[in-house]
Amino acid sequence: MKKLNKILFSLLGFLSILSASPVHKDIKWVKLFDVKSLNESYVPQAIDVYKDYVLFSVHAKDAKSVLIVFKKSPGKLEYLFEVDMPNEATHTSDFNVLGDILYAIDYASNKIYEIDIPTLINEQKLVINDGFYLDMARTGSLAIIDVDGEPYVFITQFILSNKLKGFKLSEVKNGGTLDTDKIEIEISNHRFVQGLFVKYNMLLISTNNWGIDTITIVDIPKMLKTKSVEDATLTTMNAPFKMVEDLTIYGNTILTSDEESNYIYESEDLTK
Ligand SMILES: [Ca+2]
Repeated sequence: MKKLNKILFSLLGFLSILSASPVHKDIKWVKLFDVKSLNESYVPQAIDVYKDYVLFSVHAKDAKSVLIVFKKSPGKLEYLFEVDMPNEATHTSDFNVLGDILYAIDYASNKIYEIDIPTLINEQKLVINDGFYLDMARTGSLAIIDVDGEPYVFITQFILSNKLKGFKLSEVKNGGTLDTDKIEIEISNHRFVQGLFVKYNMLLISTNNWGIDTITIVDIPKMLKTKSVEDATLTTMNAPFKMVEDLTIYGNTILTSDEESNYIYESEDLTK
């Protein structure tokens, strides 16, 4: 799978090399899972992949967030179980898997939670190793990006901000609250970010811009140099519907969900 991933990302990068400006690619999506079939109150939010598991969050009318674990196989998604997020986390909106840790950001509590994935999967139990509050409002998305060998957390604040704000992961590893003066890197971006995903040198951004949904693929080294998502954009693609949420890669496809249709979607094989 790793090898195929590299082919996918080479391809996505190659598309833009052919042209001086970003390339738009129209892609097909299939509905993979009806989130409302689990519970009528569930609204899709965060998604990421760990081995052959899909980790997914929903919020139930802002009353609580629930973390759902699915088993993924080609073209299929099988529900396994779900656990509640902490009570304060009423709107958990973006995931970033890093090794055995799931970093989850919550739009309402403005906190990043570090969740132990093996315990989650093996014991169906939510164990939060650590967590830290952000001295910022409406923290909707996060991505962990390597900057000169040091992991940085980049966050966006959905409606409030058109910037990616980066700070060292080590600053906040031991809990507490992150003050805004710890932000070292700011990158200009379009509103309104719904999800972020990092693989190799590529950052994938799902954006809802007044009802027009786009998935943008960005060259990370260029983005860090120019401090601009726009200047570093390689490729844009259509999202599945009207209210795209967080996104991730599985094999050669993109997985995402939509808050309007309440489905989880899978793209066509992007290497074909
Ligand atoms: Ca994400």
